[in-house]
Amino acid sequence: MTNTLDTASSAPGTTVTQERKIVTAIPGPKSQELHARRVAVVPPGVSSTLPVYIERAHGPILVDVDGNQFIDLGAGIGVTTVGHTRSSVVEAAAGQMNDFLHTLFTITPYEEYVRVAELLAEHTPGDHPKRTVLVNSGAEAVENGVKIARRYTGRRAVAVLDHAYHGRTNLTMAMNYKAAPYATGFGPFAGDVYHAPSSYPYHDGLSGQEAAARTIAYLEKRIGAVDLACLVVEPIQGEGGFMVPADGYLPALQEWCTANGVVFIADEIQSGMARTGAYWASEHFGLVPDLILSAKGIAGGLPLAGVTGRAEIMDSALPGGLGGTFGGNPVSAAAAVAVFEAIERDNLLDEGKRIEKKLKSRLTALQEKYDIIGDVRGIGAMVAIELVQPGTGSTTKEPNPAAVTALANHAAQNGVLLLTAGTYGSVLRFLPSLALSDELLDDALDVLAEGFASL
Ligand code: PLZ
Repeated sequence: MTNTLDTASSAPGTTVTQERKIVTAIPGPKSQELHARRVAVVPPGVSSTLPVYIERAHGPILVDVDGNQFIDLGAGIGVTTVGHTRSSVVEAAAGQMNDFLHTLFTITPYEEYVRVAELLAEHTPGDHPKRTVLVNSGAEAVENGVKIARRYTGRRAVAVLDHAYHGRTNLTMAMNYKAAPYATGFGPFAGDVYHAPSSYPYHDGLSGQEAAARTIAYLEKRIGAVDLACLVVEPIQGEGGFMVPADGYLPALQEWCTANGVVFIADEIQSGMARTGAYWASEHFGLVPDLILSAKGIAGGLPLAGVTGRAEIMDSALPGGLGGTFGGNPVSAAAAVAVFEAIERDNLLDEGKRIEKKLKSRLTALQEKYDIIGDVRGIGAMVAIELVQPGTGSTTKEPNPAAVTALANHAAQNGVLLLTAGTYGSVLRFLPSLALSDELLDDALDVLAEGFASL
């Protein structure tokens, strides 16, 4: 079976059959050989969820060096949203590779960068004039968002929310909630970063208004609006465990920011680029962020990230104040243009809605059967289950990371790559590519159901 959800004419990766297939122990002998070479030269600080070494991939299928095929429910943590090696994206990148690979946009510019900026202006919330700076990674987008907000406001402080994840650079390490493994031993950290309470409805039981009042009280008392440059929020938290904030929470925060001259920054690095059945999760909450951060899925698998925002804010940096050698690389930018085109041409926002429907219906059915599934949540192709200790689902909601690990292992052994998440390691997240058919998704969920049965 070929991948019918990749509708472009030619298909790189058509040699990848769209099926789950396990032909060796996991990891197989060739993967084990590669792993032995790897541990001799790569430090353990760079870990791997599942050490099967990948040879090819197409759509939602990963093929390892031993010939095992996995249904990929992680998409490289939300990067190959349009599917692995999507034909039109590969063609666009290959075409650009034949033209030129690099000039450095801040030396001699090129159209692809400008086109990505136009597309981001067109497809982000709000019809105000916008500008975009392109960089290499999500963390770099966060760094630049904060830089620009400080420059524009002339204020020092940065606020983030509990359970946030923003990256691995020095500033972003200070912005993450979890110390281990991201920050442990890596200090000293950037100052003037404040962690405000968030909205985590399953645990705090607060309404959006109540949670927002709590967050705002913290910002006012602990920092003071006059010193606050920006509030950085993930509209749906990624690494934290796909928490969908209570109704009204995010709009109340944005309103407070606007009233107090605080730049409202949406980190949509994981939740954006057609991930949730909309271009941006912000749209589900009626937000119009001052700055919106994109990365991961924007270039279909190539490194690219951006800060898109209100012209008057973005224009505050001095000429030469923004940039970087590889920022907006022409091959990545050409791929990003093809990603936007694929989203439009192949109606990929609808695929996100389709995947949500299937995931939610099957996961809530499992929840009725297994009381350790405390919560099923998320939007679009960004859905998670939070696992709790037996009998605590309606009381203390004790995290159950052991069950999460067991289920992820069971899935891997049976050809399904499933990612974990959550501050307490108690969340299984479903972050598949939009090229995942209902048939393959059902197959993957059958494997998960077997996993629950065998717990
Ligand atoms: N903001 C919301 O999800 C990256 C981390 C993978 P980079 N999340 C995946 C890992 O273990 O390093 C992320 C994110 C949000 C920022 C980032 C950072 O993006 O491209 O990894 O720098």
